Amino acid sequence: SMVKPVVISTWAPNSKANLAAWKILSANGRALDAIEKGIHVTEADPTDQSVGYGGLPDRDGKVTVDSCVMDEKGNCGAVMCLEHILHPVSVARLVMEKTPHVQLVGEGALKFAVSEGFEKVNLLTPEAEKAWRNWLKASKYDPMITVEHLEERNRKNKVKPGQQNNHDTIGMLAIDMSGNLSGACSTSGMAFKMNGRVGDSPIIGAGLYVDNEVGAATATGVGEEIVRVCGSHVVVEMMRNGHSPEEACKKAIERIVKRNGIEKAKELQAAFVAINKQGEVGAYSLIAGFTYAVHTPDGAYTREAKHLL
Ligand code: SD4
Repeated sequence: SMVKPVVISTWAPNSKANLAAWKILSANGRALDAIEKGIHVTEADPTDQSVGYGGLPDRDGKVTVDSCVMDEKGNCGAVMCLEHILHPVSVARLVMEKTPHVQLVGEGALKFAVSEGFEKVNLLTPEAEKAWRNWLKASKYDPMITVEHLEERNRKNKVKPGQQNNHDTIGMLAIDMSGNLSGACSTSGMAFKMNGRVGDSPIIGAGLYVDNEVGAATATGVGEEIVRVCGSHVVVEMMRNGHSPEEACKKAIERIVKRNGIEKAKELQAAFVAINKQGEVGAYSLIAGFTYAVHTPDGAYTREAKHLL
């Protein structure tokens, strides 16, 4: 029997990525194919300063991208600290499908991509380069994405409310008409990170986890915090134990707060979205301002998640 397909992504502006995924899901396509095509939209979008082309570089001026995929059979693949490739999600998928490995990093990942026919491109836009040169003046790394920081950045960048940039990694989850779950995540990571830094987004269990018997989860926010609690895996295990997707996301956020204490946690952002085997979706964030996008047969919507602090 046919299942109602659903796709959910981190950050409201990714509704355009959901739409591309929806075209495939609504035509009885596979969740993994839908997600790959959906994420391509955001990777190619120069206005998203946290993903692919247009992403803000590391402190050496290099745009290095991280991505992973996981399918309904528990197969997974990832690329980390990859340069010059427009669609890292597709390289991650090929690591899964064509190599005996799960993760490829840096030069090796690039070599593999080129051998698979990917073109080498420049991911650094003039806007991102300008932001980096500006950052170099003070050279102060600031991973603390408080609401105030976001608002200030958005004012400076003339971003409309609900369209926050600089913090909009795409994590996408879907269930297809066969009832199969998959997920993927793609990011250029934290702006002005150290060269070689990898966050949660390409780490299976941290930035993404899929268990076709239970559900799937993906993350955005300060990657180090998400890695430390194995965030997306926690969310899936909480759903296994009977929690709704929203409750499960909240439980993972609570672990981050417990580790850091409330005062420090208030200076951080971390957020999860989740979907269960019934196609129910949910989300939760540490502080206010996290939005997500959903597309179902009954329509598409964006929403701000509930937050803990
Ligand atoms: C990272 N989680 O590299 C990513 C950052 C992010 O929107 O979510 N940006 O830590």
